[in-house]
Amino acid sequence: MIDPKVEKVLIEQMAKESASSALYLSMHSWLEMKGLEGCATFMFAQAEEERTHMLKLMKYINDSGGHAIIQGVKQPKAQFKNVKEIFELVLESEKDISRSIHQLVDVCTKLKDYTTLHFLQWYVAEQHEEEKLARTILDKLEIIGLEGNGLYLFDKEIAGIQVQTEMKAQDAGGAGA
Ligand code: OFO
Repeated sequence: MIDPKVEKVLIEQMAKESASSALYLSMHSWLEMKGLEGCATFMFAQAEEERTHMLKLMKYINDSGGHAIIQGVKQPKAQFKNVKEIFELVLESEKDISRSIHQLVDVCTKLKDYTTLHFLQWYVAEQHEEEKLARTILDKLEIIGLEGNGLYLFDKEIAGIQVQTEMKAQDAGGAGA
């Protein structure tokens, strides 16, 4: 039976994953409206991935004798200056989620909840990958720039990353769910 303190923090984490999914979907919508298909498709996949992270937590809580209460989500930011702002916000969001996961690990360590600690290892590794990906994208943006054909080339580049992400998901048997 899951400790109520662990249940509470895991439910809070579900809400953060849902908020992250909503923010990424909002970014997708803005990018699609601007005609940046590569970036828009990438952000749609990221939004879906965050939803699978929320669902994975929900299933774990319920399978552990708890009750995964679904929280409401605030309206996410809808307007962005440019793609640079979007990917800077993605990195900030991923860093926030990483901090949150690390706090969960601290709670479970103090309570000697080894089962949940084992479950959370997947999230620790996933966050490392997500932060790395966001940094790689910002590095590419720095190199390519937004001048002239830069934005067009950057969008194509992100479409390429998308294909690699899909291949990774297929290898893992589907987006980490
Ligand atoms: Fe689920 O927060 Fe990123 O990956």
